[in-house]
Amino acid sequence: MIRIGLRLAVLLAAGLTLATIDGARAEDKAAGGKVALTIVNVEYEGTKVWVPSTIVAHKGDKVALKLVNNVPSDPSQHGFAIPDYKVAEIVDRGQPKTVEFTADHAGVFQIICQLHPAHVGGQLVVLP
Ligand SMILES: [Cu+2]
Repeated sequence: MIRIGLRLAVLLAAGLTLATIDGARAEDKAAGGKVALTIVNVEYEGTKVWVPSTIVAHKGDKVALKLVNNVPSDPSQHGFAIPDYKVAEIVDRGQPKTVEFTADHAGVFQIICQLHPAHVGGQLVVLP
């Protein structure tokens, strides 16, 4: 009986998650070309990386990224830059920042920390 109850709870939770994802997708379509994401800078076994490290948009989308620096070790500042889009922000630990731009040219563009070249980078993928 307990097992059946647990399975039901898991199925319900999965259903709710799917409903939430579908809702988010529907909202995105209704908004017409908007990408809104939270990107978090974390430290994993000594390596600093912005997560998710790949951002996908369609050409013409308005992109809004909330940048959160959660790296516990010093230094307390990290950069988030997409040089091909002339985006370059410095984000302090504990002080999220939002960057907005229009994905007006298609391609794959490097994301870097402009302050620390050793920092693991990511990529912005803009589909045509
Ligand atoms: Cu950095």
